[in-house]
Amino acid sequence: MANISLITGITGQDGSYLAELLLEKGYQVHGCYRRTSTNSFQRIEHLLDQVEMHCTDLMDQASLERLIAKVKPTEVYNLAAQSFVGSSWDQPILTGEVTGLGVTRLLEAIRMVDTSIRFYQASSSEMYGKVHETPQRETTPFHPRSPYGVAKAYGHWMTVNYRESYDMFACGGILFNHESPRRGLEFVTRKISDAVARIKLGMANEVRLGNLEARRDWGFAGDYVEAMWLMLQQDAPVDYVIGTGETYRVGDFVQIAFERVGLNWEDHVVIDPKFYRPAEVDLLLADPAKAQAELNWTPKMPFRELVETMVDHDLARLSLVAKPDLKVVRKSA
Ligand code: NAP
Ligand code: F7E
Repeated sequence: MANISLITGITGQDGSYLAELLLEKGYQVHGCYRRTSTNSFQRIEHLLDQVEMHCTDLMDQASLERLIAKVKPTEVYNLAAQSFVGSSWDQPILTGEVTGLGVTRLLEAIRMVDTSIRFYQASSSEMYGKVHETPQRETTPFHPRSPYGVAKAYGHWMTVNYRESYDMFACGGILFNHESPRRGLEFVTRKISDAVARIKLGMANEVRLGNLEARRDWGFAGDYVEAMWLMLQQDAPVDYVIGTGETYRVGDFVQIAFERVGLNWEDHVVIDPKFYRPAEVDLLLADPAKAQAELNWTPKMPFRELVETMVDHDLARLSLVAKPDLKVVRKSA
């Protein structure tokens, strides 16, 4: 029997890499997108003839149940979320509805239709927040510091609860930050790589950032989707920490990104209090030992290569549009 996968959030960064991986593995891939006035398929344009897309929303219980009954997936990957920590203070209720309760809606839909479906929940290192130990492992207590982190902790515990209550194959991957050229432009890594490329090409002169001292364990998204898949291939449902085991400052990312194009970051970075958060997560560092031992998973792309890949990508992308763009600006100015 063919493996049938359903990915919520397929239009996002991770959804696009996971869809590529599952197609390579011979899966039938179904993806969920939400209705918007302009489509959000940029990251999966190249896959649209191979995946079946379904319009649904994590806010809509009935649509989820109908979808599960229609697609009959063997594996469900719940990647959909309001995923930007910064916005979660502006929209705490929406974040709770989608990122938190959305998990329960999907678990309920699965429970109503077929409890043998395997379920992956995109849990997050943001659940550790004000960390109780370093490095963080599966047993480290949660202390989330944002409405996003709180919603993810709720979604994580609901996943554990459905596993324990209904004997479902449901697990949470506690993923630390992972980035790529497909990362949304509001996240700090992509904001930096995009700005560095613009500055190099003469399209901008500065980038305004917040806390350069925050430390994150950053890996490559393409490596991390493999861990998601591995978790659903095990004999039993287990939660895993997925990260690199290395931590860097936001300032380190900035420095390497500017070095890549031969510029001094001090000449172009402006610290703007607007980008400081009401409560910060100061230090994240994964202990991925359990995933290494039991899933045989290790991250492949080192930090410097990740930064350089993102800068190179944005330079190439913006080089193509730089001159025509400048002409348009001059004409309309
Ligand atoms: P992303 O690029 O922001 O993608 C989020 C996806 O969720 C998009 O497809 C988005 O659709 C969809 N979505 C948002 N609201 C929805 C709703 N109400 N109903 C249905 N779909 C909705 O995030 P990502 O970086 O790929 O992350 C994937 C998942 O992993 C998220 O749950 C995130 O919270 C979690 N996570 C991410 C990281 C990381 O470092 N990337 C680490 C740990 C956990 P649109 O395209 O229409 O916006
Ligand atoms: O911030 C600091 C900011 O928004 C990283 C999501 O994928 O990973 C991500 O959450 C750090 C923070 O990601 C700016 O204060 C400084 O300390 O790139 P970020 P995040 O909050 O770590 C986790 C694991 C997830 O689960 C989330 O879904 O960078 N920072 N200056 C800034 N951050 C932003 N965005 N913009 C700045 O100008």
